[in-house]
Amino acid sequence: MNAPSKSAQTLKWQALSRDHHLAPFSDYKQLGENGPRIITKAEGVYLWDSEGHKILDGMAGLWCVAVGYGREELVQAASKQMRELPFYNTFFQTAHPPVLELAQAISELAPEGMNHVFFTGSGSEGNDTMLRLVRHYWALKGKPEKKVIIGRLNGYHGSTVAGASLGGMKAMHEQGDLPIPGIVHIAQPYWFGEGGDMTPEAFGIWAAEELEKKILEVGQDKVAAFIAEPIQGAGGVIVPPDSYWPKVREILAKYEILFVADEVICGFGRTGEWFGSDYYGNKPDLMTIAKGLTSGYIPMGGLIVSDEVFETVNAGGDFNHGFTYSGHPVAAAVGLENIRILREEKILEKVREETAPYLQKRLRELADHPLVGEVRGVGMLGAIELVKDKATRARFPGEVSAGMVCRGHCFENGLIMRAVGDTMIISPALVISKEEIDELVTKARLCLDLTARDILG
Ligand code: PXG
Repeated sequence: MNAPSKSAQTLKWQALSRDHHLAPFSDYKQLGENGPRIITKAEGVYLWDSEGHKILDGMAGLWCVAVGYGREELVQAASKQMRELPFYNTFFQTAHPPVLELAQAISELAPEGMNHVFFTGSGSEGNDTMLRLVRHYWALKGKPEKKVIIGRLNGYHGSTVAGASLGGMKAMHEQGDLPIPGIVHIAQPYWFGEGGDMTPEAFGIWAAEELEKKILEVGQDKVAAFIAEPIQGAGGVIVPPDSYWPKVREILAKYEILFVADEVICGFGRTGEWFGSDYYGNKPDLMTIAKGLTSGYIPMGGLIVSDEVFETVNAGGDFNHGFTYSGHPVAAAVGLENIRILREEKILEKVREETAPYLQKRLRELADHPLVGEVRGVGMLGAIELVKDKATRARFPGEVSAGMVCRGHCFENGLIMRAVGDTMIISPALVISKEEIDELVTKARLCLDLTARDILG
């Protein structure tokens, strides 16, 4: 099929991309040859590109546009704040109303005993802050040798040096000598990909016990913290077996180690609860946040810390850390308004009781497709595993990228679904309606059919 010709304007923008723009996680040569799709506007759960195509955004931007596109209240909150006080810092004994009110609002939503927030510009910066704060905390406790942080292979915690090191993405570690010292990784609880002959339950216990093994190997006196996403997002929407978190909690209770929940994706309603930790009944000491905090309308991240961590740090003089945009007033005003919308429109209740169960039910109908080995998900997160053999969970050989073929068809058919290897993932806006879910699933099935036609013949 010949690609339809592109408008002169699209070609102009694509030339700018090729000549000047270094896009994140991109192969520049390939991007230069094909040109990026240029997204020009959005409303609700839909995007439009510069060629006028309407696209159902199954990824809420990049896991972040919780309340959907086009919310005028967020625009108003930003413009009002920009007029009043577009910027002031929160260093040197100063603050401003939006940052204080947002810190309070987040404390109200966070699990009990987590009442203090450090703001950053992104999730990555939140995790960098975590690493520095956790080591500072242990030093203040008289245990400066407790420095090592345990993360998980295929976890994602951002792209800064600390974020990429805490994460367990092989391709990221391969560039630039990562991880930095003092960060180690254990296996992920990815039963479908790595569970072999074990039952999901047995595999969940095995994966949790890897944490205990690592603590003992490194030495309890050297381990500062364990960091994990409640549900891995970028790794492929990996929902751990039911046995995993209870066993991890049991292990953490035995050792003197801080528990960090990276809530950048799960936070602010994606599971139907305010935080993924609430969904699983986990009790973290620190939680990284970003994305859904402002629905992505403006960058903002942060780190929520427990009262105990706060009190220790509080007794320790200056915490020598901060960003120009820590608690940026415009971002804070948008965050506050976003939380107001989530609360007043009872969006989490609707997700929990109505739309997420519907999405999960409809998605699971795809499990009968010849290419599909598993459909899983929680709340507004879903994954579809593409396999060569449903019974053995065998993948297609290396030269066939079923995920990329499927993603290409989604692209052509007005649906954004991400491919992580051969795992297709979705994370739509929390406000997606049942009708829009129907459209998403219908398009996903069509794209699976087209993918099967291409690779099965
Ligand atoms: N933690 C988690 C769990 C994330 O998902 C970050 C930290 C870093 O946040 P910032 O704001 O610094 O990007 C993230 C970000 C993908 C993808 O391909 C996922 C993220 C970012 C970019 C791409 O799924 N998540």
